[in-house]
Amino acid sequence: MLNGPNLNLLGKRENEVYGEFTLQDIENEITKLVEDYGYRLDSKQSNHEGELVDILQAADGEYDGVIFNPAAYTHTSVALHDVIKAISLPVIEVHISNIHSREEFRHKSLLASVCYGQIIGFGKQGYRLAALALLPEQK
Ligand code: CA2
Repeated sequence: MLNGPNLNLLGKRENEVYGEFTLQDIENEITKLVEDYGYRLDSKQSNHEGELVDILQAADGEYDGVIFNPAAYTHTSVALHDVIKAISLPVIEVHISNIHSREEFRHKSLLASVCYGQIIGFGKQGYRLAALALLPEQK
């Protein structure tokens, strides 16, 4: 699981937009979920675009899939578009909020077209839905 800029602030600020839960709460939930299916979760967060690119490059061949909330880089990053396209991992784009009901600049994702799928607007439940979509038993 990979989370982009400012998601380390979950549960600490802007609770009315993103909810009361912390990133650690999500990590704990998804770890438990995937472990029930015999998988392991690694979780990383970075505020830096290049570091997210490095993490995705290094993940290729090492993991079965990526649950990725690219946060604000969703709307701006050609570098993330290119790396998701270049690697063979299924990447699921997750957003806690419904980006289409927010400011216009959030309506466009530069990443959706190269992701395996996109789950938006279901709060932290979106991470769970993404994990289920990646687990082979669910297909
Ligand atoms: O809804 C989402 O998950 C977003 O990816 C969240 C991003 C935003 O830029 C995207 O448009 C939609 C922002 C993450 C910032 O998270 C914060 C959490 C608590 C306090 C402040 C920011």
